[in-house]
Amino acid sequence: AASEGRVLWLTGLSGAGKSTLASALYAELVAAGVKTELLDGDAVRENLSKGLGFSKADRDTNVRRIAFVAGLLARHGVTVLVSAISPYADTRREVLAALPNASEIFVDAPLETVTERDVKGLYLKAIAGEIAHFTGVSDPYEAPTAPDVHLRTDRLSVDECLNLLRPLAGLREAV
Ligand code: GGZ
Ligand code: DAT
Repeated sequence: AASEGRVLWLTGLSGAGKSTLASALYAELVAAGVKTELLDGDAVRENLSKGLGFSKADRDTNVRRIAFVAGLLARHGVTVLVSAISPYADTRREVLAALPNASEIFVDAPLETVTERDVKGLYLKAIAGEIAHFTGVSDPYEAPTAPDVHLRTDRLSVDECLNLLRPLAGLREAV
């Protein structure tokens, strides 16, 4: 429906750039006076999904909870930005299909790039075997095959990515 808020679902490896892009877009939406909420993997796991781990079952539960809240917010006209690895294609497809105004955004950087960035030092630990089931290292990431937007964050700047995301968020391209 026209009054439904948009949902921008950012999926990709840890360190691909989901939080960076979602929080920048969030700030722009707030500045533009758009009702918006950010559901970020880390904050969700500290609250809504506290206690969940990284098995397929727990990741799917996490993703379904995020989608449930996103749906409630969107129903009230809020623009929702989701930032979560959401590694399983079947689960993403299921939850995105149930959200009336959702787009799938593939935040994509090769494993080599995210390992070099190693924003939180987790890849070093995962490669050393200190973190089990780490996405991209010892756990699967099923890349979207037909995302609404595919952002290669190893080739595009944050500004270039934001230019591609603004129209989906209902903002004009340049700010
Ligand atoms: C992947 C992990 C793991 C494992 C802890 N695998 O860079 P980050 O720190 O902030 O992003 C990762 C975050 C992933 O949580 P999500 O809720 O986005 O994942 S999912 O959608 O799959 O449910 C990372 C940290 O948690 N982290 N252990 N084993 N990421
Ligand atoms: P994620 O939320 O996917 O785990 P992040 O946003 O925390 O990732 O980290 C991404 C890092 O990559 C951050 O240090 C900024 C950098 N970066 C470089 N180019 C980027 C781009 N085009 N988009 C997003 N982040 C980019």
